[in-house]
Amino acid sequence: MNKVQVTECSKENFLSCFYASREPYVLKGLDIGPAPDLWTGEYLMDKLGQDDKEPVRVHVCPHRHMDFINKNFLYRTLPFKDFIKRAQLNRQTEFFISSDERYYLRALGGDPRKEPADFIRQYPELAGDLKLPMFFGPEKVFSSVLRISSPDAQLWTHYDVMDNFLVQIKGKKRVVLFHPRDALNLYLVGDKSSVLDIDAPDLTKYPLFDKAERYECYLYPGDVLFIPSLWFHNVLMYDFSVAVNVFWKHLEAQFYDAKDPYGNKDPPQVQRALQTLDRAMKHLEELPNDFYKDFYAKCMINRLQSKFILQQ
Ligand SMILES: O=C(O)CCC(=O)C(=O)O
Repeated sequence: MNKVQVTECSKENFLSCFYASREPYVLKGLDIGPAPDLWTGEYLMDKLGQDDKEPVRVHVCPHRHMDFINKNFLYRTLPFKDFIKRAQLNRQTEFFISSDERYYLRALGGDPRKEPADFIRQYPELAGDLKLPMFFGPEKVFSSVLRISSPDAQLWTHYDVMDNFLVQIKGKKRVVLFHPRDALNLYLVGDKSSVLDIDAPDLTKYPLFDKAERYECYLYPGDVLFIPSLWFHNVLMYDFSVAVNVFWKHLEAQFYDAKDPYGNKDPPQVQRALQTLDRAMKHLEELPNDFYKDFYAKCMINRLQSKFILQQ
């Protein structure tokens, strides 16, 4: 296991010394404003619990390990005040599924199908409390996302296509990261890993997972984690947790899907390549039996391997 490097550094220092390495870093000591002191549950309920505030759509999950692939959670809409009240508890008296259900909010844009989340515009009641680390010009910023969670909830391992600063404001959490070069060891379905329990994985089902090199860090209020694009991350909340993350575009515009409100759609070039691959697989399906399919699938892998030196 590798520890994610921790540093106390200025914006200039981060950009000149660390950013180019494309490795994750925990940045300590940045001035993020008074939010870590102010944002208690009571304060959030007071600021966002007004009757005219839009209710929030949240994940409700009766298990610690939230599973996006098999959807072991429901989406439910709650008034903000009720959501915050419930998210602070370990056991619920009012619930949708069971008394030990957990809640997770990933704020969406005003029009969730089209617009990325914008924390400052959508939560003006809180915006003045938080200085987001804007290390890049505003034209590069893609979204800023409020994330609030119950204790003992764990978010599935996934990657995002943008660079990311995850700003922890309330509660302690553990973030486990895996390098993009470990993609073949993570049993991916799209941008998510099928391995849910990363601490006690079923190695009979997922034997290669053991080879994936794990990077780990703990985040406390005021910490900022730099998650470079394509690095897989899995987040375990120990407490009632509040965070805001900022996604930004570090590549040229042509490498981002213009219709992506979440920041997790692969580059258009990759989407086209995957469509072609789907067609190629359909052709292999036409072969007379598994022996032929297996052999020609290996020939295709060989062509990929000889063209692109796959990092181990
Ligand atoms: O800390 C969290 O709630 C999840 C963070 C995350 O997945 C992200 O910033 O992409």
